[in-house]
Amino acid sequence: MSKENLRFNSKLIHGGGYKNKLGAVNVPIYQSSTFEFITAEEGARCFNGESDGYIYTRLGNPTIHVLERTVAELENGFGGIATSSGMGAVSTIYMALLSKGDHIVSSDAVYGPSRGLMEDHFSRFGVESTYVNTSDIENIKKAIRPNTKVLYLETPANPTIDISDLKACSEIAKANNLLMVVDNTFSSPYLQRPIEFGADVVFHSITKFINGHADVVGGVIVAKEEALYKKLRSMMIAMGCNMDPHQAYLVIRGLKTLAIRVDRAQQNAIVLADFLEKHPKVEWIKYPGLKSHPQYELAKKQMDGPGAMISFGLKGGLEAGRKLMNSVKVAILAVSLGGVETLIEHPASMTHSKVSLADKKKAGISDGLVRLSVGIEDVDDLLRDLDQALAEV
Ligand code: LCS
Repeated sequence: MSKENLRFNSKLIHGGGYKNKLGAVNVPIYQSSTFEFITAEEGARCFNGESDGYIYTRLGNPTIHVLERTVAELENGFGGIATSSGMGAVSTIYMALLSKGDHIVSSDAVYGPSRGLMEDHFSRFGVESTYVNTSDIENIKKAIRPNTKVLYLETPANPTIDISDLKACSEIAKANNLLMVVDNTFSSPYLQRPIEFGADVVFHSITKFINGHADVVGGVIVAKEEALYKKLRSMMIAMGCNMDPHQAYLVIRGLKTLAIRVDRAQQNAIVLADFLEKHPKVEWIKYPGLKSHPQYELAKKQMDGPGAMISFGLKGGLEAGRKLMNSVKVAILAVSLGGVETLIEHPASMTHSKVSLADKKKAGISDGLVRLSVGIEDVDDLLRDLDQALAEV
């Protein structure tokens, strides 16, 4: 038996083809900006691609490579590209795949800045964009134009937890010669692997479930095929949004427990979602593990579990939501998600505050929407906390 073809949980521990000449079990931090060439000729070979020796950390680094290879293995893609942040991944993807005059069709419920970057900045360079509810395939078909090059999905979406049908979307993308890009941050590769459903590019804000400990900001892109991988990597290098070796080391450490963290967070989320759904002060709730979720059946088909992200609204709307957020004692009032600690936030005034009112309304990001990222605490403490905070409302 070899270390190839390991199953998911084993890849978390042994992935990335790491082997150290000195026998160090843990991946060392190669905190070096530059690498010595044995000879001038070897340096030239490294630069013209005849040797895969390391040159300079923006171009590649042994610690970062272990992380990149591991995530690529987890996502079943050709190769991974680590970036300084999740937004570094988004910028790299937009820059590599879109040119002046091109058009992108995207989910309307996406992380606010992913949309802002396109609408406020790429528009200046002549890239056009249309945002639709991608949970309805017909909306995508209607939005495609002759100059459309990319279909960009976030599923489950931040913060509406809407789910798009990966297989059906990839069929439309193929039929129209589009590249399909999926932001897989909310699921992590443990619960969803979009390349298996036909995606060309998958990416993560590594800041979230993959790292999981609220101590690193980072991103990673995985391309299904070599040509696309090379295109994306050269763009990341050109833009200089590489990860740092120390950052990569922390993520490698966090990644090892991805499966057990997500298992526990998800178990807790299932209990909390059930509690919230039955609570008299809760007006509505969106959680893929509840039968009331509009894409409950689809979630079961394409995800290996409903995850740990919940959105809900209280009967008293925004005011009630604010009171709840100000009253929690165990959950922390903070943006970000996917960590070991439970976080609560208000997307309309925080993560999605820059999205226009009209666009928020169209995307279903209501003023009353409260987002909960469930952590791995004792579920009884989380239940008691929500119960006492709801009593204050
Ligand atoms: N994609 C998704 C789905 C995200 O949720 C985020 C960040 C990003 C991309 C960007 O990643 P970053 O550059 O922050 O690593 N989401 C955040 C959120 O919901 N609260 O704070 C950050």
